[in-house]
Amino acid sequence: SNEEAAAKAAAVDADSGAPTIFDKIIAKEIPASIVYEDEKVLAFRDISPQAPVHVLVIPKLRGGLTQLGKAEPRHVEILGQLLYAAKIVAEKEGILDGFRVVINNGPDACQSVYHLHLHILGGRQMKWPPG
Ligand code: IU
Repeated sequence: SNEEAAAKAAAVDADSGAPTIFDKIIAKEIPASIVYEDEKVLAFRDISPQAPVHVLVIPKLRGGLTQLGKAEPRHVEILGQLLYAAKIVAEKEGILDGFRVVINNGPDACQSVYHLHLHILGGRQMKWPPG
């Protein structure tokens, strides 16, 4: 039943590998503004942009990569593909002169969605140190 499903979902910790909203974006079940897509990777605009350009780059297959801290040797190829996709996005968005790539890992970094994602931020002067 729906109630049982909801109870089960609530019982699963946020970082346990449960489905996230990004699965629905990948499946095109909920709309997203897609910037780049290939076989392995999807890039779409963040719903709450923190800069004029704010794009998220995610693996289509999470494959255990809920967060960078769970990376294993089998993830090395997709990790490289994500970083290369970040460059493609920066190029497409015209921010190659200055952009930031961020991965928030875990509660202390305010990670809120447990499906690995790179934030690509640009289009304004970025400050250092970040908050
Ligand atoms: P975080 O690093 O896990 O905090 O990043 C999650 C991002 O996902 C955050 O910037 C949200 O604004 C963004 N996001 C989104 O773009 N679309 C959504 O439906 C949801 C979150 I939920």
